[in-house]
Amino acid sequence: MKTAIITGVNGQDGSYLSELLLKKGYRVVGLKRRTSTISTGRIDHLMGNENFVLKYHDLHDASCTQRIMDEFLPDEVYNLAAQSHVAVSFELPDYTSDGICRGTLNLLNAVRSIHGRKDCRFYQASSSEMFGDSVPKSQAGFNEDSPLQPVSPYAVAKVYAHHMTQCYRKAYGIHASCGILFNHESPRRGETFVTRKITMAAARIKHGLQKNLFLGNLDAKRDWGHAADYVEAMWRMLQRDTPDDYVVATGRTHSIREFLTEVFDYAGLGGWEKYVGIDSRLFRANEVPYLLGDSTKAREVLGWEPKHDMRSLAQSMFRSDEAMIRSAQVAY
Ligand code: NDP
Ligand code: GDR
Repeated sequence: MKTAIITGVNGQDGSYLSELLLKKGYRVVGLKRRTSTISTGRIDHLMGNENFVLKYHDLHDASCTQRIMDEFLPDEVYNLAAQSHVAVSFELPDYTSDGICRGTLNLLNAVRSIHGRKDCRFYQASSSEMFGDSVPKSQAGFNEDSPLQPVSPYAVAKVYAHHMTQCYRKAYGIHASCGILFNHESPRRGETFVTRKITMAAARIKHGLQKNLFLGNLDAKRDWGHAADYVEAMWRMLQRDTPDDYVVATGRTHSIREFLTEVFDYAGLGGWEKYVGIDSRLFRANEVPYLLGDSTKAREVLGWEPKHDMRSLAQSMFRSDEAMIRSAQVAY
């Protein structure tokens, strides 16, 4: 039985990846940080599985990282933990950078320390935010060779972790791969990211629980896929004989405005303009205006294909939020 360690296991991607690996027969050691309120909603359904082990860990705690690595001698490590909100990273630049940079380095050092004893493979959650405000040279979008031009503390930190992962791969022969994932969402997406904020608001407006929705920049464009599809690509990267970096994206881009239209029309609410206001406080100090990913390499080398597009994603997120409201109404 293979053992995989997943940092940030209770996040959106951690929960889908855990399900995938458990289905494949892995023992999953999920790492979560201590929080003052319970934060295991996305993984509660896995707690009864005897192959699922939950441990406390924090990106900022190197000794804990090393201890867990020595205790479990994993076959695979997926580094998904991060303060992952771009706008928040402008408010918490030190905290965001420390976690992503130092946390990734701690993990790489721990993997290196068991290198002779174990063929341990490492996945780094790199991000399309690293392309920042640059413009793709090809109409197909950004690929693995596109220049990185990060414009937020979050993205700058992700570039550091990306390069450090490549550095450890070259210097020490560690099987370390970076997935440059474009935005991926799901019904489990955090409630402050724009897609989920929109689907929750539409469901609440439809059921009379909310009147308005305030947003920032509606013109930014994102290449949105489904998280369940994207964790499959992470796993495939670590099954290759050779470590490498891969862009994972749908190859389609849409504005926030288009996402809004899709959700509000699907909800039967008609034009979103009746409900949505613009709040200048929700604009960012620097914006990433346009993201489109060219995942040709992942498709050709990993045999990976996304199953969802923006439309099916938006609709499934809305249906899930509406179902949650309906079940709450029945309960009360
Ligand atoms: P989430 O924000 O849903 O999950 C992040 C996880 O990291 C949570 O479990 C969170 O714990 C944990 N975490 C945060 N800070 C610390 C810390 N100091 N120590 C330990 N754990 C911590 O993100 P996603 O699941 O969406 O993303 C997974 C990874 O992929 C992240 O690194 C993200 O930056 C990256 N990424 C995401 C993309 C996306 O579109 N979703 C695209 C590209 C990259 P808690 O619940 O307690 O906050
Ligand atoms: P992003 O996702 O910054 O791309 O990072 P987010 O959903 O936060 O923003 C997408 C775009 O929507 C605009 N926007 C708003 N965003 C939020 N959160 N709230 C609003 O009210 C709002 N109004 C407009 C933003 O300005 C932006 O242009 C996500 C995260 O998952 C990162 O961790 C990951 O690395 C990248 O995707 C790829």
